[in-house]
Amino acid sequence: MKYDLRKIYSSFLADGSFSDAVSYGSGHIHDTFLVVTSEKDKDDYILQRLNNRVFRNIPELQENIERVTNHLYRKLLTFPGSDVKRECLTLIRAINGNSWMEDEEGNFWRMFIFIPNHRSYDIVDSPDKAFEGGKAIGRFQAMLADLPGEPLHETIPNFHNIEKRLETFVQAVKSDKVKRASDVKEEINFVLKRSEEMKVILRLGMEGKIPLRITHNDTKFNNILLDQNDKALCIIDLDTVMPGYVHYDFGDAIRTAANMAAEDEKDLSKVKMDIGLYNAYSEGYLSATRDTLNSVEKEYLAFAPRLITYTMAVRFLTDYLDGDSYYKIHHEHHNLQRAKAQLRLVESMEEQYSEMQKTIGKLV
Ligand code: ADP
Ligand code: GN1
Ligand code: MG
Repeated sequence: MKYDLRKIYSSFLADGSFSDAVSYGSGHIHDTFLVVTSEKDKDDYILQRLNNRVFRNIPELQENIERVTNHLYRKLLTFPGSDVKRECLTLIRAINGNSWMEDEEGNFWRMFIFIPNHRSYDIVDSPDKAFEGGKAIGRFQAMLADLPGEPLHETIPNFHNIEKRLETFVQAVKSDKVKRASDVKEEINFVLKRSEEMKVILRLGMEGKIPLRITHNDTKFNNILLDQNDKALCIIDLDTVMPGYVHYDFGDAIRTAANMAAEDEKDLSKVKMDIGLYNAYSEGYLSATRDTLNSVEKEYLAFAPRLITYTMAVRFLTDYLDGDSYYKIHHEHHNLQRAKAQLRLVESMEEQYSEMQKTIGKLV
């Protein structure tokens, strides 16, 4: 193991003796480890080496997460029957008093209580699970609507700003750092052909027709933990909770919950949006947000999955052209494979767009 995880663990005020640590999960950003403690009655922990190339300001990042988890914690306590320790992430303080520590090599670490007996899905196989996910994200947004104090820090500036993402993309094509642009002409053209229509959500925001709310901004389905009965349990990966449009959360959830194949599926004939899963997620989501969203927000929900799936394709392709510096990759052309699968998913959504709109129309 590259890191002395036992030593890092001992710089946190955790309860339980370190027994073992193993790599955990399939996130693309941080290095995540499960720390198992020796005592059966003590918690296990999630220990993360934070990616500070992606998150440039770790104190601000952690301040956001502290505020968000404290707020959720207090709220959940008032709900009868809630199991706060499983329904909300719990940060563990370091000995230095912060919710993170920096080791001698300049790595940043943080730790959460591990939520045991959860289920996490990269691919969703039933409408019931999709419904649960939708309800959970809707409730999450509702619970954070009255977060007191200053706006949360923008942990990654312009995270979902497609205009800025496209500028970066065009620059990457021009620079062509690792000489890959000529191999991906078809994908580049696909992106450029759709660039104008994708700016509609930004435009509605600028015109004041849709409000900025506190959103999660990374609602990939595996960031929604379900319990052993597949009921929504806890929303994790709170690094990008900050002001955003509800479309970003709705779109990213559908991108992952309603795709019949993996995010990086190689066989593009398998990539397809399942309308049944889309309908179920929408029903769950609107059951929790119907009364708060304004009519323009509702009207554009159906467009959101196209925007976010397209945005992810643009980001994967940009990283491919840049020489793979942002996302973790597992083989040489992984980012391209991801981008191709996401572009195919955009097409599938385009093919089913009128049905997607009809569903929302019925549900609202
Ligand atoms: P990344 O930003 O790299 O995706 P995450 O914070 O999502 O990192 O963590 C990676 C994975 O670790 C998650 O997908 C989930 O499987 C697992 N995980 C994270 N926090 C917890 C927790 N508190 N309890 C159980 N599993 C967790
Ligand atoms: C990253 O952290 P993770 O793996 O949940 C990325 C998301 C992308 C996602 C694509 C901070 O999410 O924006 O949607 O990969 N997170 C960040 O799978 O860039
Ligand atoms: Mg994650």
